[in-house]
Amino acid sequence: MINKKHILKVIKEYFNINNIKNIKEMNLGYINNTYLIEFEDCRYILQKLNNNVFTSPFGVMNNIFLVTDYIKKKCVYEGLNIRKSVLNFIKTKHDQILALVNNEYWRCMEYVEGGKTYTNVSDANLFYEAGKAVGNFQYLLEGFNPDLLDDTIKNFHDTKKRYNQFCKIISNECENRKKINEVRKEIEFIVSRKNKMSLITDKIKNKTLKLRVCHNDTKITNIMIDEKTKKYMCLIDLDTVMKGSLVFDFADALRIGASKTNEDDTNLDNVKIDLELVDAFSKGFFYETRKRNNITYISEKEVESLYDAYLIITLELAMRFLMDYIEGDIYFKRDKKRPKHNLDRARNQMRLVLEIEKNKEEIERIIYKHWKEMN
Ligand code: GN1
Ligand code: MG
Repeated sequence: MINKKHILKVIKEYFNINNIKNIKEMNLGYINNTYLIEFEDCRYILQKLNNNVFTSPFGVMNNIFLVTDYIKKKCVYEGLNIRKSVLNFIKTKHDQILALVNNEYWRCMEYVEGGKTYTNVSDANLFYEAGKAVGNFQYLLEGFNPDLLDDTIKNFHDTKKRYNQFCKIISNECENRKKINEVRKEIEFIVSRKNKMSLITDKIKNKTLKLRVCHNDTKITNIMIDEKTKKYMCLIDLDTVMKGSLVFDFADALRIGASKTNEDDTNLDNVKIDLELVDAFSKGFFYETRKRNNITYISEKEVESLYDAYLIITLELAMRFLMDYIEGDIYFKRDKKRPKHNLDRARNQMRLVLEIEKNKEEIERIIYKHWKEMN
């Protein structure tokens, strides 16, 4: 927890501290630090951007303001409640998109009242809504020129580049020898799938897959559901909104969302795919991306790559967690009591890769069934 004096200094950039009723630290995501600021009648989220991960915090916030303003316009036009269907960011008292305090970058947004996020779901109706949320994001951003956005994390889903980086780390025997010896089997697992790494990136490079405005981090915890109605509200955690491939937005949501357990469960026998959830998600996703007014929100080529994307995004995460473990947990936050937390996550995701491989035919059948139903 950041000390009280410091957090108050940050809060003063946004609010009159005399009116604050309560400040709570929230445990959200693996990257940023988040606080809930409570007033008599409303609540806000204050978040310290991790500038080790986001080297251009103003770029991140500029992207976010552009995208949320665009979504807001669309929602107002459609008569939707903008308190529910998009995140609302607040500028500082000096009208800046970020507060810079002691070389830290802080941003603020309204707390989405009545919204709930899940680390894991088993209810097919909820996951159907998650599929709709991810598909609807494309609908909301239709017409937005992706070139207007900063590439805030370069090559974020370039799995091939990440693999090259992985090879570099594992070849650095002198610095990382002890850890590398410990994870030989896991390294072998990744290396044996090296041919898969460029499947999607090659298709992006040769323009088989189009670059669109994407969320790029659609894991289930970033999908907000209305607690009362159980309908989707919006996607949250917009830090990685930039140009990308829609296939990863589809796939990353399935990754933990359709797994029967959490991303860091050490009992690997629990790591199974719930095909009913894959079915529900696909149904919702293709409903929202169906062709409307002559606009196609997903191409046949993209549909053809969805299964591969599911496999590759999971492999990518397995590799990222393993790299971070070897390098000493410099990227992902981990439980302080679990020194092998990132290794646990890596192993879990590797088992999930096996499950995705095992269920290939069925997953593809489900994807095509729902796509055809809608088109
Ligand atoms: C991070 O911020 P959070 O927890 O939503 C990561 C994602 C990973 C995810 C793994 C900017 O997401 O890429 O898929 O952890 N975000 C960034 O759970 O690296
Ligand atoms: Mg994030």
